[in-house]
Amino acid sequence: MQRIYYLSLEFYMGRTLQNTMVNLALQNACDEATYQLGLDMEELQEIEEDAGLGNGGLGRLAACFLDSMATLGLAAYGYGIRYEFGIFNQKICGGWQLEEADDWLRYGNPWEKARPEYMIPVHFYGRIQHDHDGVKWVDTQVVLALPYDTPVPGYRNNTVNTMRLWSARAPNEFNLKDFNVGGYIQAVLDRNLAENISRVLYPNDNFFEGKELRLKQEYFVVAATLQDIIRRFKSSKFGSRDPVRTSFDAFPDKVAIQLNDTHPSLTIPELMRVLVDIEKLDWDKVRPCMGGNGCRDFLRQARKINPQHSKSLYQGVGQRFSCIKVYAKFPGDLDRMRRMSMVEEGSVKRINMAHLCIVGSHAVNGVARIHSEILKATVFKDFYEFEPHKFQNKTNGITPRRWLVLCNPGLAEIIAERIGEDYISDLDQLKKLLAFVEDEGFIRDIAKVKQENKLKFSAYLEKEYKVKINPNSLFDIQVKRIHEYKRQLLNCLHIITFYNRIKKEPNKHFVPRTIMIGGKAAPGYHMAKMIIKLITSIGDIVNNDPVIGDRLKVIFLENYRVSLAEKVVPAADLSEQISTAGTEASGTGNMKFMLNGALTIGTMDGANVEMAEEAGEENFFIFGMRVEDVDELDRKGYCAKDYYDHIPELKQAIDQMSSGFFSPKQPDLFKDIVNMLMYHDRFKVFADYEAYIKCQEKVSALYKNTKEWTKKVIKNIATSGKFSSDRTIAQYAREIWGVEPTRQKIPAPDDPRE
Ligand code: Z16
Repeated sequence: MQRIYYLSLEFYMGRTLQNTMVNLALQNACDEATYQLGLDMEELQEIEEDAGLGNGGLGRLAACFLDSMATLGLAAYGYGIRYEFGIFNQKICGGWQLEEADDWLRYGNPWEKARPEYMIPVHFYGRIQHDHDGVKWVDTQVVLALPYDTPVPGYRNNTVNTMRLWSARAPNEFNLKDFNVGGYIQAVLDRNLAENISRVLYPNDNFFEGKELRLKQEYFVVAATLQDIIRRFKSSKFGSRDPVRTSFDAFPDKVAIQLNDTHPSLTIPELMRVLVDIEKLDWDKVRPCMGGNGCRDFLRQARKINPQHSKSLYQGVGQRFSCIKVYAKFPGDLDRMRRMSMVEEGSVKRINMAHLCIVGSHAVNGVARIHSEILKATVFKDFYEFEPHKFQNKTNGITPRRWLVLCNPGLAEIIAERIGEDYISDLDQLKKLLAFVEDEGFIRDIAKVKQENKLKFSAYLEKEYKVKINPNSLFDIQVKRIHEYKRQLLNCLHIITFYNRIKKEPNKHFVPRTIMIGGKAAPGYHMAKMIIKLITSIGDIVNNDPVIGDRLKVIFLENYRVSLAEKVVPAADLSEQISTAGTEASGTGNMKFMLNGALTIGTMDGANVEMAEEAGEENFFIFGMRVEDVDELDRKGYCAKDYYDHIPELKQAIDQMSSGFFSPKQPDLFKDIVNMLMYHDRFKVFADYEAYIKCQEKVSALYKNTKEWTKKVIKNIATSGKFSSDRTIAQYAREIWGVEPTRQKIPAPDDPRE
């Protein structure tokens, strides 16, 4: 049997209770049982902590993939780190973000089982000694990797896979020395040094973290996981023919290792080190069995963590993928050879981890069609020309179990009434709903479910945050990490413009909107934190202006996370996906909204492109520059001031920000933001301002016509099937891992229709 190993520094799982009940078809039985006990299942579910072992899209993708791999019956394992503290909890105080530690294990974690029998030592630092039969790595510091297993049930298919997360433990003999001299207490206290490796998730999304502790985390998960993979391989019938020396001939056919981004890319030199130095294989027997997901360009220092890796890199990858091969294909092109080197030139030898990933993997994929094309045309152009067969696309997806059945049971139910339940594990079947686009009853049901979800979310906001919103207004929602490239500032400019228009013509009719923005800023990302303060400050002015009434409300959704997404996504009318074209690799929030009956306002970026293609552009609010336009503008030179000078409403909004209209007590509070937008905006917010505002006008106009709006909603839901992570995973399985997914279905015990 082929085993799939999905390595990731993040698994953003959220809660597990309801997901377990959905996948095991126990939900009705449990609802009934708790009801008999006088308990409310939903109230119980709210007690569970989110497993927040991720930052955003990358970690949530890993979680969706686990669900799909189990549902497709693959023998797949997720491997990562059991962070003691996940992504921080965000508190908003006086409009600013404060970070609170996420002590998610405080009351225990009932879903995990420690497996001390599979504890593995991981070595750090030390030096290399050469002797007669090879090299020895000596004087190392040892940290034990203690695995915790969490079950990953497939959707009603009698399959349960495992997510194995490593926790760092100091060995008992840690710092062992002559304690008579009085170092005993300090030695015990120092155990923290080793155990800090799995203490906390680095809270940056889409940002390279160059800290030593982060590199140690990466090596820790990689080294422990590879030892586990090799142990399991050896105990299988393929690895154990010779009791003295394992044959690794079958290894590449029995083991597929998928890397989530470049974060676990030390897998490549570490596997080489283990096979050559420990298992004593010849260099030329070590052929890659790795796939690499969504490699992005960044450089990184090769450091002292494992001194043998630099040798692996020079001799192993370097030898088989030597400059000679590049030279043979492109004779005389010395510049190309230099560009493609894994070891960067300069006095400090830096390893280019993206290059390492490509060279050491048999396949590399982008995460949406446009992203894959950009990689081939830009950052990996040389590598694409050298080995075009390696480059693939796997457009991201989301699991319809959590992101429809679990979070939006009302919608799942009315869909099932029309087309049955099989769509839940075969999402393309949603296409059958196209037959109901003109069906008055279905249109009414869709609109009704949306209204119920909006009422429920309004009640939640009122109860938890004491804010009252108008549930009849258009719910316009942007939830994602706060990032300049995601352009929450463009959203802010629309809010201000909308506000100014109401103020200018207070008696005119406006389609009422509730604009909600949520997301965490990386603690060290100053501009992102200022953006949060700007949003809350705009809210303070807008929400308390009597002229505005309930025609416009601005809400910052505090502590956006998986469990909050499950509440807000089903309530959305409009999904904001407005990144500068060419900057969002895929996006996956966009897909959640589409599946849950929101329309999208978005740029031609990431997976938006394919979503619009599926839905039909006439059912999608596309605006702004395409990638080619952005490139063109770069060649011409982007000048924000030109837009400011020529668009009066834009000028007014910016002038209000710089004059303290939104921060009367601190008039120059937003000067950094204004200065950035005017003079060094890498994401060209002003260039898309006009198109965005016009597009928002079209949104409002359509929203007035509930029936036409709802028809477009139905067309979006019906064509969202492509964005199931089941489709994504089936493609990984067939096109990278070389396995055929199988889906066996067992009848749901508590469902009278079965
Ligand atoms: C991350 O969340 C993503 C990319 C990355 O290199 C690092 C992190 Cl932490 C995101 C992308 O920004 C997003 O577009 C994509 O949908 C997601 O990864 C899953 O592929």
